[in-house]
Amino acid sequence: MTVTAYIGMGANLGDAQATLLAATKEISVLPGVANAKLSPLYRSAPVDAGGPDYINGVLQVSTTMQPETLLRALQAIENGHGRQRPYRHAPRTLDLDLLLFGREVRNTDFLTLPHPRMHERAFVLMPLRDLAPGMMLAQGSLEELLAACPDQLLSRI
Ligand code: PH2
Ligand code: MG
Ligand code: MG
Repeated sequence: MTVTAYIGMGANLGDAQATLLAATKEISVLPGVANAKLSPLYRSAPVDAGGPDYINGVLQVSTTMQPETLLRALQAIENGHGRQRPYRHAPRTLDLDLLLFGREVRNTDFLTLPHPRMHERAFVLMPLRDLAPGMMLAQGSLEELLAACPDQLLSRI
């Protein structure tokens, strides 16, 4: 069965824009992934974190993978771009978060679906709205959720 999944992409170390574009290409050629579509990219100050500004976007894909298999593949791509994890929310060369996987719900140590903080982050909701304007999350419409976000200061790049 084919499912539509959304992947949150972020980076704030190195050439962040180039890294997001390279990761997009790597994800789009994974076995079991098709129709990769990248949102516009945005620059924003780090939320609940320090370091340089982030570049963020969202990637939409169709996939026949299981969500855990896709997440493992995303982690391998993060590691391939030199991702280190010295502490929570540390600056990073590449962050790939599985936001939504069809209507799947997961609550395991490895994977939580939908992503538990996506509904309160403009740097996720704004590029997601570009790809799926009418989307509803459990907490409300993207419009309503965006209006309530504390991090409003994004610039499209
Ligand atoms: N990711 C975080 C923490 N804070 N801030 C912005 N602007 N963009 C991010 O991708 C981001 C963040 C942890 O994953
Ligand atoms: Mg992450
Ligand atoms: Mg993240």
